[in-house]
Amino acid sequence: MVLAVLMLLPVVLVLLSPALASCKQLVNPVDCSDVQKQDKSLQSGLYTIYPLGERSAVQVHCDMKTQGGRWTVFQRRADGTVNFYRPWDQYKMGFGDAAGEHWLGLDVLHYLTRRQKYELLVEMEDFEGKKVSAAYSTFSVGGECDGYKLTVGGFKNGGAGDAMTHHNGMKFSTLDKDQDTYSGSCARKYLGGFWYKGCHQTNPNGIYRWGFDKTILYISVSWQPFKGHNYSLKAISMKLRPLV
Ligand SMILES: [Ca+2]
Repeated sequence: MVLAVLMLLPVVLVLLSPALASCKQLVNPVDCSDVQKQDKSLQSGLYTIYPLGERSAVQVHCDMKTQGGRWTVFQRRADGTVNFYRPWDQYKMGFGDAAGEHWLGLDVLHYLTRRQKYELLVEMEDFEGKKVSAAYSTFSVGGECDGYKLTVGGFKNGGAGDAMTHHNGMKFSTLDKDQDTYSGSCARKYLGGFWYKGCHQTNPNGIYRWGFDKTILYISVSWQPFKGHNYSLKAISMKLRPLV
């Protein structure tokens, strides 16, 4: 009898181990909203999400604070440490580190926004420390077969002005894939990757510079209605969350 109990002990411990673990295990959250739903006490930081099932793990930065939190960050510039002048495959799959400058990836944006309705928040800061934002109540990204076409609308001003509505309906373009409406390549001319039209009102994935710089026009990390085409912002981040 004692022997039987001893033999069962490891099995019992294995069965109990999830309950014994001090760190709460989240059940495959699809985005940061899901993360917060499972534990409302969680702070902003890095989390693993599963946009397309248990084998699709990807690390993201969750903003659990701004305007109620639940934001999944998909783009961030803050110090110029990551090169954003990259080809199609890298914008598709994502690059950089979620803890710093990065692009989460067009596939993830598509997987998330095809499932439910999302809103978009763009936050930015200039080198004088002024912080403004722009919010959009509609945000979705089509599949690769549709050129990751952007749908954005329902602008609400947080002091930045509207630079995204101009890009509504555009496909994504990179240095090696021109899907803009300009005769040349916007991505090659303005050194980024974006839903360029003919070409842009914002160039968040452009060249990081330190404030106003006209050495080469329109290539800056810019948001035209806020600081103009040739002012490179100190920081900009783009984040999405489901409408509830
Ligand atoms: Ca073109």
